[in-house]
Parts: sequence; structure tokens; C-alpha cells
Amino acid sequence: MFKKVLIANRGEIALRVIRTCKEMGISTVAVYSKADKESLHVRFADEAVCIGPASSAESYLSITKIMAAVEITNADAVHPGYGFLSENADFAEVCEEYGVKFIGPSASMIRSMGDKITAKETMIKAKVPVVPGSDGAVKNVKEGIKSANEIGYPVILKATAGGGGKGMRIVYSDEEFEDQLSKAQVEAAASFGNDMMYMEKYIEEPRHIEIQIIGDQHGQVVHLSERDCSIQRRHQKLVEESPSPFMDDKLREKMGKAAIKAGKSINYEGAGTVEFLVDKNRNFYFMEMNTRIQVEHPVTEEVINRDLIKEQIKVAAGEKLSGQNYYPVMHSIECRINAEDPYHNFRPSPGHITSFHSAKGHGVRVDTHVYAGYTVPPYYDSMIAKLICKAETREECIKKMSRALDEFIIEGIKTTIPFHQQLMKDERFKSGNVTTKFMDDFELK
Ligand code: MV4
Repeated sequence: MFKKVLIANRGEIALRVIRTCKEMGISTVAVYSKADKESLHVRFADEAVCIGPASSAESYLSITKIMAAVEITNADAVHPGYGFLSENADFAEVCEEYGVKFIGPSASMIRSMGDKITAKETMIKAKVPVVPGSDGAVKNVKEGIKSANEIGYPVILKATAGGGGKGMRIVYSDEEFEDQLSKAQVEAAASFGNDMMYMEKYIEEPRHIEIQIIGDQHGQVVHLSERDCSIQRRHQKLVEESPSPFMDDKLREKMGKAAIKAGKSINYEGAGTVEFLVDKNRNFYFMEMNTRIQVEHPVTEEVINRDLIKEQIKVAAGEKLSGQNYYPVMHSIECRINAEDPYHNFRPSPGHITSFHSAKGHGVRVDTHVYAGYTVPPYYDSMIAKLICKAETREECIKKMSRALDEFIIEGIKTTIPFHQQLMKDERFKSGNVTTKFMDDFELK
């Protein structure tokens, strides 16, 4: 087992990883930017190293700075968390070369899922269902229009280097094809420095259902059931839950098997998530694979009763998995509490937290790095807490979440709590009939 883990991240996830390391008897190293000196991950780690100014590029995204911190503290493993360098193949490679264990998949596994055309081709070979689309890249307007007609409109153009919705355009006819292609390319070039595009049949009003998997170093891959992440706004997830209200045992078995095939096809090691689009007829299609632990991992932890960070660390240290899949025995919902004003288009609301009273009680979990007196810096992601509830049924879980939101007090900044309070009382949400279109016609009162 590792002796010392450096956590190459900040905020709640850094704290989350530190907690598990402590329970496993592993010592911890926090890294922090000058803007995060007062953050709890710095206080609770055994050691802390300042790695630069507030700007992410010069701190949490700097491979050089992180590796210098690894070297001076003599850490034998690095946990990348989510975001920042968590899916950076170059970083994983530098760790491999330096001889420090990157807690996650190898650089080549990250690369194989980072390029979306390659990922899709890998899935086709592995017999995982994918959305019908162009064979490889869209070379030019003429070829693109030909291909769109073969697939049938509407089609969606996606950036090969993309993910998370940037550089994406829906096209309904030949007439608008050229214009939409060039807009998508401009956006992709600006976001990823790469304007290569591919095309798919556009699936209308899909659900976003993802399967959590974990693979060990001995070729075993198991699934840990699904999370439903259909409640999103501008490709930012707001609420996640497990099990999905749309799921049944038969579909879970099929999607679980497909996710395992996806993982095995690249000899996957570590925790990963296979994202699927699911249409109203329960057809499911591979969308992308995330090669990291995700923000919403706690809902899985709550329903299967396992610590996923502990499982990640164990497989990274070479331990074998039992080979069993995990199935939900509870219902769990996570509300992301962001420092944003839901009454003004969710605009960021950083600043000083004057009072903070966390929700508590049976079945209530709060993962956060903030406290009364803490100042939310404007430089990073606006998520300040995750409120996770669990209960025996979805209905009870929603009631518990409602109660927990009502007693959660955060003053000094605006938060997304009022949005979640309304959502928990929304008839459509309560019915479980939610697709990725849900937020398009949600009005905050
Ligand atoms: C799609 C789609 C419909 N059809 N692909 C959005 C983010 C990126 N990962 C892929 N996305 C989508 N791909 C086809 N062929 C609809 C979306 C989509 C979406 C997917 C998941 C969650 C929210 C979404 C919101 C808008 C569009």
C-alpha cells in the first residue's frame, strides 16, 4: 500500500480524498494556490505545499509545479481528483516516468478515450452500441452533407477533441449545414485548439444515464450500476441520482454489460464512467467515457455502500477486485450547491460566507470545503458543497432532500439552494419523467 499520497486538486474533492487516506493509514500532501491558503484541504492534510498564484494555469494545472511538490515531499502516489489534470494523459505519463503512481488509468487509456472518434471506433470494435454517424471525421461541407443525408436529419456535429458540449451544433437541413459546421469549428478551435469534427444522428430528448465501472490491474472490470444525470443546464450537471427512475433490471443488466465491455476493450484500470444517451424506447448509445472519479460519485457510494476513493486506491496499489458487480439497495440524490445566483441566470456569486449551517440528520451527507468566515475565490469552479441524501425509496429521498435544503443556511453569497428547493417540489421531477431537455422549460419562481 502507498505510504504518502499527494492530492493534485482543491476544494471538496481534495478533502474527500484526504479523509479516505486517513482512514487507510496513508499520509497526505495537499497542494494549494495562494488563493486557497485558508481552504480546509490545506488544514486537514499532513503536509501542504504552495504551488503558485491563484491562476489555475500556474498552479493546479501546472505539471511542473505538481511534480516539484511530489519530489520535495517524497509522495509515492498522486490522486488527481476530477477536473484539472485528472484526464491529462501527459501528466499521467510524467508520473509513470518519474515512478510515482497516478491513481487512475494509464496515459494510453486516457488518450484512447480523450479523442472521441478513436473512442467511438474502439466501442464499435468492442460491440458497444454507438449512435449511427459519420465514419470518422467530417472532411468538408460536401462530404458532410452527403453523410448527413445518409444518416438522416437532424444530425449533431461534435468536436473530436470535445466533450461536455463545447463545439457541438445540431443541424436540421442541407441549407444550414455549412454555417453550423463553421460555427462548431470556430468554437472547437477556440476551446481545444483542434477543429476536427464528427457527426451523429441527433437523439431527441434523451436521458443521460452513466454506468460507474472499476477495473483492476489483473484484467477484471465490474460495474457499480448507474447514475441519472439528466438534470443539466448548459452541460453543467445540477442534480444526479441513483438508481435512475427510468431504469429497470433488464436495462441495467444490458447497460452494465456494455459498460464492462467498454472497460475491458481498453484493459481499463481504475474508476471510470461510461456515459450513455438513452432514448424513449430504451435504446442506449455510448456517448463518452470519463477516465476519472466524478463529482457525482457519492450517490453511487450511498446506494451500494462502498467508499469509491478507497476502491480506487486499492486497485491502484495492485489489489484484486472480487469480480462481482454492485447493485443499488437504497435511493440517493445529490444536489450541487454552487455559489451562483439562480434568479439571475446562475451567474457566479463568489465572496465572503458570513454564516453557514449545514443540513444534518439521518441519511444526509454534505461534502464541502467551506465554512462560516470562508471566502469563495472567483478563480475556480463555483461548486461549494454537495448535499447528498439517501433513503429507501425515491419518494422518501426527495422528501428528505427537501427537508435538508430547508435547514441548510448559507449567508453572504447567493447559492443554488432555492433552485433545488423548487425542483424537489416540481411535479415533473417527482414523477421521474426527466430528460436532458428538462431545464429548457424550468422557471424559477
Ligand atoms: C448528443 C445528443 C443527442 N444526440 N448526441 C451533450 C454533451 C456531450 N457529451 C454530448 N451531448 C449530447 N450529445 C446525439 N447523437 C444530445 C446531447 C446533449 C446532452 C447530453 C447529455 C446531457 C445533457 C445534454 C444536453 C444537451 C445535449
